[in-house]
Amino acid sequence: MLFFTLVHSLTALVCLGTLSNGATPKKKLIIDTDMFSDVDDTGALLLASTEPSVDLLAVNVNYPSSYSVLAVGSMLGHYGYSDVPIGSLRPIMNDTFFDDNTFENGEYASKVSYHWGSQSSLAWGEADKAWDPVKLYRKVLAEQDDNSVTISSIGFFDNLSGLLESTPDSYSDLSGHELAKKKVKELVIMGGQYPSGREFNFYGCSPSVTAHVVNNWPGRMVFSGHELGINVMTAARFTVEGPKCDPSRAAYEWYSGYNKTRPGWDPLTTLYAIHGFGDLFEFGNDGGHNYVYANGSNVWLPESKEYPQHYLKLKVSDEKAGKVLDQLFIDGARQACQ
Ligand SMILES: *[C@@H]1O[C@H](CO)[C@@H](O)[C@H](O)[C@H]1NC(C)=O
Ligand SMILES: *[C@@H]1O[C@H](CO)[C@@H](O)[C@H](O)[C@H]1NC(C)=O
Ligand SMILES: *[C@@H]1O[C@H](CO)[C@@H](O)[C@H](O)[C@H]1NC(C)=O
Ligand SMILES: CC(=O)N[C@H]1CO[C@H](CO)[C@@H](O)[C@@H]1O
Repeated sequence: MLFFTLVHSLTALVCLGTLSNGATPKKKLIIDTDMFSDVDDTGALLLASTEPSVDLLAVNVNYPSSYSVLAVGSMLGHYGYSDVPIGSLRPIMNDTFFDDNTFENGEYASKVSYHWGSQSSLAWGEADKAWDPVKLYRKVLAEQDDNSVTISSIGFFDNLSGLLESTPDSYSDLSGHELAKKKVKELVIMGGQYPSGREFNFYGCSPSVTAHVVNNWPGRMVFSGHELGINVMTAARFTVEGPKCDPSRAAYEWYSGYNKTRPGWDPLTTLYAIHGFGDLFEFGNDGGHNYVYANGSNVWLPESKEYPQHYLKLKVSDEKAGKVLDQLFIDGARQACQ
């Protein structure tokens, strides 16, 4: 009997070992978001928080509004991730978004912050308690295995630039440049236009900081350009069929309106960061590299660099990609609201 039990538990151990070796490891993901002037950041954070294959390590905010920071905290709390650390660019102001471009889109960050704040790790008025984003990058990267972390950059580049410039500290003996090179498997960037052009995330805030990151990043980069998401219309169905309790659904309705669509730039980018090509994506280039000018315009140059660089292309129609995103939004939101 004892012998039998021993054999039995040994078998169980072996089986467990096989299972955990055979299972797909979770995607270790960091999001760097400007959750402020467009609502698609909420769609990206919804995917990162509800796709079961993600291990969300941290979220950094690259637009320094207290409401951006608190909205991230509220969303993470709602999705059961209140232990995920949040960093923010400083100094943090109390800016709210006003659409002085089309006079159509509504503000959502303060509303999401206020109405979904009950599970947030950051209380109302306490955005200043967010991490310094560069320290947070250094801590989280230092703790991870080599070549294991994916970063989805869906806004501006100040925090990533700060990481590259950072020097050894209590978290790591490595410089920021060395940490990025050693720990980051892939930097996925929503920004620029391909093969060349001009896009807001690159020029809109501090173009020279964009150039610093994109022209010097010591590892693999994949770009999702303006052209990729501009016609991938999402969220009309999400606002109609998504659960009322979901903060991203509410944000889309506040921003664009009920049953109205919005381009899918940030969620598309983050979907690639999570699942890779899946059925939706392929690369649009064979070799070469991205170059960002000091004014934030970018161009794809023919010479390949030390680390591969690619820009994404859709393998399916814009309409199909939009449908896939809406279904993921609805499924993720429903599951979190139960
Ligand atoms: C922002 O508002 C909070 C209260 O919600 C206040 O404590 C803080 O001083 C304000 N920050 C700025 C930069 O005005
Ligand atoms: C949403 O908009 C579509 C097309 O614009 C329309 O066909 C549909 O009836 C609308 N649904 C609702 C619930 O308003
Ligand atoms: C940005 O700089 C590049 C290189 O100097 C130049 O070719 C391009 O015209 C500039 N774009 C704008 C919009 O100023
Ligand atoms: C809070 C913080 O460290 N912010 C940094 C983010 O990165 C920019 C660009 O390097 C720095 O200027 C900021 O100090």
